[in-house]
Amino acid sequence: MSIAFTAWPENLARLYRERGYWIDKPLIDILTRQANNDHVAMIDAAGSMTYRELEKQSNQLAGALRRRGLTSGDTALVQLGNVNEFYVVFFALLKIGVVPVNALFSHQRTELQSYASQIKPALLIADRSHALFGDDAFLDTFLGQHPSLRQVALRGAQSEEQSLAAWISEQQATFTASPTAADRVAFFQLSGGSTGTPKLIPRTHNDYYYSIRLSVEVCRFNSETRYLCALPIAHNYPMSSPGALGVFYGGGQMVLAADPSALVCFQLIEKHQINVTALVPPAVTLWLQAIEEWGSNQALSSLKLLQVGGAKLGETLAARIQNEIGCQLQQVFGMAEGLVNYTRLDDDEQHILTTQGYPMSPDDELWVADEQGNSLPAGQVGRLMTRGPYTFRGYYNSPEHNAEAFDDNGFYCSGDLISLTEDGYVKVEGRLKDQINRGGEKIAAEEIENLLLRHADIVNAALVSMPDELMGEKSCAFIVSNVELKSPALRRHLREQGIAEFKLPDRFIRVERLPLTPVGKIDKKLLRQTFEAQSPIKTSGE
Ligand code: AMP
Ligand code: DBH
Repeated sequence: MSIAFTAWPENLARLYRERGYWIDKPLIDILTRQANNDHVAMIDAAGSMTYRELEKQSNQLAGALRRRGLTSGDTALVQLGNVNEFYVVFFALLKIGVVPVNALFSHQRTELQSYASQIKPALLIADRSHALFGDDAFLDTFLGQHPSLRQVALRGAQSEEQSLAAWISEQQATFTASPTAADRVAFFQLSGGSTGTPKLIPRTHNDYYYSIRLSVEVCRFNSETRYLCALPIAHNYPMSSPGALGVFYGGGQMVLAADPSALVCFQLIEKHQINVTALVPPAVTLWLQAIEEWGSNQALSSLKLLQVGGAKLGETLAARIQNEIGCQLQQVFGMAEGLVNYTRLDDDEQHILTTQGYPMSPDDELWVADEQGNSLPAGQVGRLMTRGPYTFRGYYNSPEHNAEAFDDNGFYCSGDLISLTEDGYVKVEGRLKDQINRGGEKIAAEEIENLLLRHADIVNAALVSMPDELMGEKSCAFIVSNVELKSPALRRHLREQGIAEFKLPDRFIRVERLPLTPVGKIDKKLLRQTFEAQSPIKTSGE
């Protein structure tokens, strides 16, 4: 049985094949192409791995999983950080047609529960070094709650039986891969989301492979590429834009950093002569600060290209990169749902500094809609509408949400407000979706509001963004309560629900009531004005 998903209409699928976008090859082809390559593919804190080893280890793990009964049509929940095993596991699962969700390492109980409830995984792969899996307490509960789980493998496990390392080293004579069909779901990508439950994005081999090949072309990745992955490894950006998979496609080398801090990254860049990396805007600020403090950018001299995306890069910050970091900037405006825009390496400075680039495929269809759904001319701000050969056609198992997120012609409304320049470049101008973009990390307001409302003393809650110099946006929770609630207690309440730390509100403001719009929705625009006005809404309990 294959995973249900919303397919592209026949006529478009035919077009995408005719134009050579969909090549009907599985994603494991990226690795098969390099199977006999003895160059180093990946380096993490524990060591390096050649392409040949990556091929062998992923075969061994695939065989081990098969012997344990995992088979095509099964799904897997995976949570690994920036370690080489991430790609051993990813390719192994693809090789046997098991469809994974790769949770971020920052995710906690609530997120994992949500993914497991949605995909009903047969397999869990996690890491003992993650707070949730340090002992068996959470694992036992989780297994009890998700009876679909038949197998568990843990990185850093004590017992052989559940040891990921042991499974990866299981020898075998021959292995034949049996991936899912190329026009079927290869894996689920995570949406930043705006709803109560994080949505899953089915990505097919055909569409994802195309987005990787195109990215490689646009960003000119090749065997000389030495890419530092400093962002969370499971995120769409460092996976595919061109990210790790782009590096592997080109036969280059990827170095994994534990985090994007200057302290960690500068050393790695110097040591491994990194020539390209990808950051979110706050990391750029911190790198510039570090260069100022240390009085030198010498460690970065090998760096040729810095990709910045995930959140809007301000023009002032953009303008400092070339001089102070000493490399070229590329803006990347992408989404796990598909569409990726890049400024091009040959673009003039004006475009690179002031736009978020333009779509990478000639058959990405993109237009700007007003509130009535009419197309707006260049220069005017409206909603981004898009469809194309690597943009999904529906969230997994979410008919109601899909009805809202797509128009009748299958155009996806990303919730971003953009304008187009006369020459077709995109400028991100704002957002309609109920989401906070905290320096590239997305927070769905509703998810946090629901968790806050579980508190016995909270009558109503609204999460909104507040401007922040470093992060671009931070989150502020407006709380209606009859008693005074202190921020630490509220944070504790949320932590107890088990959510990623970055989702904890940066600030809590208690109000008597939440303002409503004429139609009776919470007026978040008005709440956001709190941070602009001289005299904010009367607050207490901060
Ligand atoms: P996600 O849903 O987590 O894949 O996040 C995708 C969203 O991140 C987009 O819809 C935008 O809102 C935001 N985003 C990504 N890149 C940029 C960028 N370069 N500038 C502004 N916003 C961005
Ligand atoms: O923010 C994103 O999701 C994103 C940013 C840049 C992305 O998915 C991508 C490039 O592919």
